[in-house]
Amino acid sequence: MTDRDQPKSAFEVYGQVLAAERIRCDADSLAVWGHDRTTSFQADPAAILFPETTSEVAAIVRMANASGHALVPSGGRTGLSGGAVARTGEVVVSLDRMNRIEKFNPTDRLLTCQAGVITQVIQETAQEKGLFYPVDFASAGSSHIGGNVATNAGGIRVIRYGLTRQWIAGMTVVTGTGDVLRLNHGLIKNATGYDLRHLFIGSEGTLGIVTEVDVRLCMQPEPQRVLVLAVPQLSGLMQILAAYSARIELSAFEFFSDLAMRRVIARGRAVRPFAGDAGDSPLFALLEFDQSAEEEALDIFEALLATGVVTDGVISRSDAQARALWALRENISESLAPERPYKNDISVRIEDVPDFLVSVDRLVSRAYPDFEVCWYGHIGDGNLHLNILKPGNMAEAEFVAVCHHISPELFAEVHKRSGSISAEHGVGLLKRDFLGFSRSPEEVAAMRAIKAVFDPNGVLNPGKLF
Ligand code: 2HG
Ligand code: ZN
Repeated sequence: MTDRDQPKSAFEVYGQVLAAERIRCDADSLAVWGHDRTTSFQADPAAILFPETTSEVAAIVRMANASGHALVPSGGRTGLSGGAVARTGEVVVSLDRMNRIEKFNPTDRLLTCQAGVITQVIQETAQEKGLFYPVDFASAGSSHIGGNVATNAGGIRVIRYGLTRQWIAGMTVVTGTGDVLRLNHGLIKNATGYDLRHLFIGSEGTLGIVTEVDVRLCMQPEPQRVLVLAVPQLSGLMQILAAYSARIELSAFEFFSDLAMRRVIARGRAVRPFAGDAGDSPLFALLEFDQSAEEEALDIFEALLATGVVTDGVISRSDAQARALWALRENISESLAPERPYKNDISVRIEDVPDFLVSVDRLVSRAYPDFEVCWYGHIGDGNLHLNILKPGNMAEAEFVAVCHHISPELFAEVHKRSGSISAEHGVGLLKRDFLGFSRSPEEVAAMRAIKAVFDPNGVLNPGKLF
């Protein structure tokens, strides 16, 4: 049940805990906070709530249980799978006002903050303390740490530092019953049974609303060098990865197609890194590593050049140059956004990547002969982003239906290799129908049973994930 027919009821219900200005029902607010970055779902929330404390969130959840409202937890709304879309009159719980950094504990290298703190603020705060928060991605300037936890965000440095999961040393979460759980308390060692923290990480707001986190920080790395290589063959990508990772520790190993790069350059978000023939290469690899490994990296480059695995390369010699090279990769998603791409975010084990790329290439050229397909991704950890661009003259619904129709073929390739149909963007609404390609019926049943423990009335993010 929702209060859509009685628009005042959100004020009546939640007005008991929130001042009126922290409850919004105006059309503009509903449009903004009802949505994440997906474009194919119609948002239709009933109200937007802006709590400031864990106890307010707990009260909201208890009231939702009593009044029958469904809640959609909302962070920076940068998600790409519809996990934060409110499309059937749900009440959105925005963590925008829960943006306080509460404590820095230098001995444990822990930053305690509310879940609505922007990821980049955590990175900058770590830097001010002489430390480092290594999880990074293009939307770090708007995403919230709570959203990163809810989706176990990955990004560009996973091969060296792992995913968000690895950096969350403790959390406070409000379950679907309104109980407040304080988990792990920043401990390194804690062998006292189930580590419930890890159930909430990646749960996409279906089990609880994360309100506070203890973020672990680490020592700052050396200054980084970025190397972009022109790669003539798809098969060359993993040869490059093997050559480099055998000899130096990589912080990132990304790739992108020429088509993706051209879109970024056309939108003025980066400049072409190569002159001459190498600029016509169909693929590019981007590597990042400590500056002390530069000589070794250039040696490997010479060897790859001699065998034709790469045809050119450009290396950064300053932070500004490194940022300019990263811009080629980091701005792809935003540059494609106006073309309303259908997104695939898939992964396989690294050893399966070469053969997977060949199969996907074959499938995509056969299945989408009339669509442009942009390849890019975090290939060093087995994660591929395939963005299929909507032809300008095609209606969005038709385009999505065509892509959805073909997705099972792609996901069958993923399934064959026990891969994931959503490597880092979550399942949300977009991939829900395809969950069975990555999770067995027994696993889904176990997930449903866990959902029933933490959210027996199905108040939190209904319709997402499964
Ligand atoms: C990236 O790696 C993000 O740039 C977005 O995960 C990918 O938009 C996408 O498909
Ligand atoms: Zn990504």
